[in-house]
Amino acid sequence: MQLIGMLDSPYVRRVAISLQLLGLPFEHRSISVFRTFDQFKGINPVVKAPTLVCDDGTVLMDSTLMLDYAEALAAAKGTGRSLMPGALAQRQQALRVIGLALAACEKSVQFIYEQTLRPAEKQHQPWLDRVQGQLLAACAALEAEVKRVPLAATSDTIDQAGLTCAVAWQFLQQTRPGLVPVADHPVLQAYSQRVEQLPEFAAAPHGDGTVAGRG
Ligand SMILES: N[C@@H](CCC(=O)N[C@@H](CS)C(=O)NCC(=O)O)C(=O)O
Repeated sequence: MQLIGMLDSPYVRRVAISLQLLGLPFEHRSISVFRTFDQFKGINPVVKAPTLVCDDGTVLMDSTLMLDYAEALAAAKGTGRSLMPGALAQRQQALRVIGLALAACEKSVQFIYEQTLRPAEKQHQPWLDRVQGQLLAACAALEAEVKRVPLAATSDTIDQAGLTCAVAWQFLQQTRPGLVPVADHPVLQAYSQRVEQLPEFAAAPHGDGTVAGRG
């Protein structure tokens, strides 16, 4: 199985960390959708990161869909690990947190693309303001949820909610420090600092590197 895309994408990073935690072997290829567009296009003509090339050659897109496949693969292989709670109430809470974290990722990426891909004179400030407002709302709700229901923080217990929440926060702070103030989100900040120490996170740091020992 090959995971294609760079770890400066929160979507690539959540898959890279999840595959490790699920005990699924993979090769990581740190290829950019921007700097190496043609090389990426040769693997996936849609040029979306992450891309997962399964062992039978099937190409999957969208991190949530590839994590659905990875969960099923781990179950079929009997790795004994799932990142999604089975009980209904815990599953509902995990989906609530994942939804907020993914909204934070999406709004961060929209903000960055608007600032970096458009010429300065074509940037539309009302759109940036709207996106920043949505991003702040997602982070405020995330902070409240994580304060109300603390997230697991060890390699054996962390779930997809904790993982995606931490990846979203790290991405935001690495790419746009100050856009969402750390001081207003102490629970998210403390949780992020703690889980970034876990081996599966440390092996896949935000940036242009390759997952340690893979690829
Ligand atoms: N919902 C998707 C979002 C993926 C996404 O937006 N990836 C960005 C990189 S962070 C990308 O592929 N950008 C290039 C493009 O959309 O053309 C997921 O969960 O995988």
